[in-house]
Amino acid sequence: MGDRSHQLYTRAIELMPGGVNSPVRAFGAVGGEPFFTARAAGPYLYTEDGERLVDYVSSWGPLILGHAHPAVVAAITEAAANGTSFGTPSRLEVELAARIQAAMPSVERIRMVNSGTEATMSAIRLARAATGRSLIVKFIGCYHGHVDALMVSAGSGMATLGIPSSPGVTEAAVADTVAVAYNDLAGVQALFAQRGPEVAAVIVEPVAGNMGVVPAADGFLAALRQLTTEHGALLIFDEVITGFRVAYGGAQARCDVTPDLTCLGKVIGGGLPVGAYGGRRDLMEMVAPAGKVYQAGTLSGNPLAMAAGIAALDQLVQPGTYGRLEEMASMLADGLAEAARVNGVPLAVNRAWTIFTPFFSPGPVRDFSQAQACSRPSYARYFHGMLDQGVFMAPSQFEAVFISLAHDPALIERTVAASRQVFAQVAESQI
Ligand code: HOZ
Repeated sequence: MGDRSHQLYTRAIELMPGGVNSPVRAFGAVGGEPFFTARAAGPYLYTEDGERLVDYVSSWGPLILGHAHPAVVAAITEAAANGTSFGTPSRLEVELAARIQAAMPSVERIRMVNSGTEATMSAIRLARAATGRSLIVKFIGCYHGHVDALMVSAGSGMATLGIPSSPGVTEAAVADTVAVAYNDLAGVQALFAQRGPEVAAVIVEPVAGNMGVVPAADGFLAALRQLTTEHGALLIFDEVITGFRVAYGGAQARCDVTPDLTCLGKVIGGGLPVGAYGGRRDLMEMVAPAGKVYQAGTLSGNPLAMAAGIAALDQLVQPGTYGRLEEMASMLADGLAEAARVNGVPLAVNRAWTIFTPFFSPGPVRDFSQAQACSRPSYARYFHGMLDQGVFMAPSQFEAVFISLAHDPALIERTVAASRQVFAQVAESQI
């Protein structure tokens, strides 16, 4: 980290908790101080210290087109010139909603919000209202934003910092949340056998992305669909990471399971602050003002965010997009696996189509306990080694590698070559 970033970080700590506005940015899991980004373009971040870094974080997923894509920048610029917030309906909301509905047939009606957290919070409220039940089933290591009721055994920053729940979340707030191990179908079946009539909803990341990438086991999501239907509960897919990222229609298009409700996030805003929840018409028509389930937001459907989302989706819908992303993801994932193997570094690479995580683990990673058993010191060494080589990977073992369409095979090859060198250092430090 350079002098300018250090100065900014020193000042930031005096102004903000931990010097950041979201915990994972603080490098707590890998040590050291965060760099500060001055600007970004294509696959690169440019730091305040004048360094150029190849970015595999992509603002935690949404920047599938890369940073500052001209079509997105033009759309935001045009929208801004027309006013930054109306507090009234606008054409742009209709246009983005229609694109999402066309891509995800399960989303018969949609409500725009401002973040993934708002989306999941609102979806479970709706599920409880629709079923007249309280119990929410979630999965250990899945992260659904910082919603009180869902901050039980969560992934992402909470896993990174080793926080099982949070002070300030009351026992009452989590009393109606039950967490089961991801991919533990027998565990879910046992829970339904015992408490089926109490379950309002099962909420799941169809590909877990917040304990690192952990794909759902074959048949797991279909079994959740069957169990929830049999017991009159709802199935909620949290596609904040996977929506429009693993396929244009999200993970639900890939796994052929139809949820009752879907939560979306930053991807549908092309990286601007957006979220949405949507699903079955009969359920969504319960949301105010069509129905009585209250949920609101002055900035919901913000014209800048809608314009950016429309511009981004119009690029993503072009033929070949996801094939290219998947090719680059598999090239990098396979390249890292091979580079680790030749250096004798135990690495399990979990890939779900366009996203993946290299886990420093000798064995497979199918749930959170296996993710947690990985060598975090090795990950930290890898992270810093890559940063020294001008490559920014997520500053935590429990996140994903996000490639954009601005990356190209030559950049991926250079990343693999850099990884080969860094794995050699990791191997040396393990001796
Ligand atoms: N895994 C998180 C988002 N899904 C990382 C971003 C954050 O918490 O700031």
